[in-house]
Amino acid sequence: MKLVSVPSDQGNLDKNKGCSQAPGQILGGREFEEVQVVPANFEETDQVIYERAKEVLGRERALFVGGDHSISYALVKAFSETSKGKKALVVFDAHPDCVQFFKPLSHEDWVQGVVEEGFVEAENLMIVGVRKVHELERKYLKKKGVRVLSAVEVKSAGGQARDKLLQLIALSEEIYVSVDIDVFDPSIAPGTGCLEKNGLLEREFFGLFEPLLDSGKVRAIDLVEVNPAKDSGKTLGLAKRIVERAVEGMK
Ligand SMILES: [Mn+2]
Repeated sequence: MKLVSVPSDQGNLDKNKGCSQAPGQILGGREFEEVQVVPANFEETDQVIYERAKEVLGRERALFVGGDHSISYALVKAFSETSKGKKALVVFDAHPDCVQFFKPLSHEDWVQGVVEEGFVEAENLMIVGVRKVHELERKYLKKKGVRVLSAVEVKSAGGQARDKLLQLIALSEEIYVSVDIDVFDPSIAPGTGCLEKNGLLEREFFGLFEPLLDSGKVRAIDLVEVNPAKDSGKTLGLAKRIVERAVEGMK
């Protein structure tokens, strides 16, 4: 598997400037490739990310480290075009990121792009850890039939969240996993742009991330929105543990 740095914060709408500095710090000490972003040109940067991701995913599994969440649009497009089996997309995020469909797609809109362009069928898309939803997003998710697991559901006893995830894993052949660090509680991940209280704890996240990795079906992962400029060191440490487990699980 390949580790790829995607140091772009051009789709962040000024809410998380500086997250382009994260990949170098998260991946430091490991061997990785880097996508050469085009300064101050969001659309060309998007194209470069897509082309590079398509080349990498055409040969092997990969973990992409951003950067802001807009990079996932190009990455999921590349995943979709290099997939041969039934695809699923699992997004860990406090927000559903589907406010509108307006190009270029920002970090608040990329999910709507993925659905509207048909990169992944809406019913094979699951958003996990959600706790801040715009009214437009609520309507959109319902209309399209996107699977949503709220942070409250993940935290509730009984393992129903895990069962729902296992159902999606069972009916999929190739899975893309996108991890926005703001899915975590601000107490353990303060270094990001949009902090939302009552987020996932580390064991709650790994309780769902592990079965994904164990399925052997995960072909691509991204980790986004970590901002070293806003961090106390906790967020980078957590990001490194996610990368470590992902590398182990995608061998
Ligand atoms: Mn988010």
